[in-house]
Amino acid sequence: MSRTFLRGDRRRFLARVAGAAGAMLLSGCNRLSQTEWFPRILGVGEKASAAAAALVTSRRSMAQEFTEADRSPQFRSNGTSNPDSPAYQALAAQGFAAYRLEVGGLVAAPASFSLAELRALPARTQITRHDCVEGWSAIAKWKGARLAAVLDAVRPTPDARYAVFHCADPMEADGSDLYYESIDLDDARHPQTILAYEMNDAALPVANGAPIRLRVERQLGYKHAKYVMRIELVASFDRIAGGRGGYWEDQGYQWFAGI
Ligand SMILES: Nc1nc2c(c(=O)[nH]1)N[C@H]1C(S)=C(S)[C@@H](COP(=O)(O)O)O[C@H]1N2
Ligand SMILES: [Mo]
Repeated sequence: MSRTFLRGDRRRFLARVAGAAGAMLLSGCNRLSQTEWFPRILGVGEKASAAAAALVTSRRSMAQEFTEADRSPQFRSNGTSNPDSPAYQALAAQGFAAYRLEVGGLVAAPASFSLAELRALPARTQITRHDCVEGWSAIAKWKGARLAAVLDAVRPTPDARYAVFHCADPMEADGSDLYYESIDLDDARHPQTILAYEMNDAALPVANGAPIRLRVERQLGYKHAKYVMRIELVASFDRIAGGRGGYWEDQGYQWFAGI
């Protein structure tokens, strides 16, 4: 069995396990996230993942890449498809001309980047499979600035451990509770971790996260933050929303959702 096959298999398994739990959550069993077994069953996968990672792969390994012919005819929009926020709508109305990605927190040189500046950074193009815990996968081509290049520009301080992605979309009707996600600096510096501004050779559509969405290819769909407005380097999640490193993590999903 090839290493790639093992990795892909494991990820699909994790997606299925999480998918079953996720489907129940979405079908109204909201209590599930507070019961014991849901975090625990995912926890088993996470431990198996760490052991498997030590044996057959490493955090530096690459996610599988595909050919043009493998691309899915459709790539759906999931979760937010158009952020319900006046600030975002104003940006979108002008084709994101005024967009700036803010990068701060534990960095030596806080900075903000226009789309033109992000496009001028070292880029990567990759055709990868997106696996959502709700039980669907799709292959698309992504192009974006390497997150490593952004980090090189702002220079995280030695105590920085995670990059937190603050998004434009509120998860509550009153406009509060913005979607957010986080990854560690290993994943942030991985060659396939990009801030994507193109999908399938066109500007990233609003439905899929315009103007910028994270691609962190060895992890499940919910880690791939859309509508990224600000990146914050932190030492812990203590003072960020629910404290577990992501919107779905705060509802009980695993923070490390991959290999
Ligand atoms: N800001 C934001 N990012 C998000 C979401 C969201 O609702 N808001 N949904 C996540 C989930 S669960 C998935 S599967 C993917 C969906 O990406 P797509 O809309 O391009 O299919 O985005 C992820 N990133
Ligand atoms: Mo998802």
